[in-house]
Amino acid sequence: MRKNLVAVYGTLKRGKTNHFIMDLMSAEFLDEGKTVEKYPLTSDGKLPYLFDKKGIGHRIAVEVYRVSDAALAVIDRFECHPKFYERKTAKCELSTGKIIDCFVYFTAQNRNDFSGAKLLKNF
Ligand code: PCA
Repeated sequence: MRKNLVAVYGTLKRGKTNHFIMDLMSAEFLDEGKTVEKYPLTSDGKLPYLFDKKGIGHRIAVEVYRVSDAALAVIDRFECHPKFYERKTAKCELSTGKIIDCFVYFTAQNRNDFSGAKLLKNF
């Protein structure tokens, strides 16, 4: 059953390098949206890094998918949760205005430096 809501902001989005994982795992696209809170999002050109520091930066553009438990487990491994990206919960606002809790892969706490970096709205 696809019962987990995942909001992706980086390489898992449509048209990005790792979106094939979402297709492979039969993720069901639900809607586009943005995080309710502002978060700092940076990029090294290849990968995005979203820091779990509410109130800094911008509301982040996301795509929300419904995925099965098996798909979530595969995406966790793929994103190296919890070592590299750590899956947490964040409130997201859908295009309809509806606010839902989604899983989001934040950068792990030990990669905690965004000072001086350009803060992005989307990747
Ligand atoms: N993949 C996940 C987290 C960062 C990344 O590149 C995503 O797209 O949300």
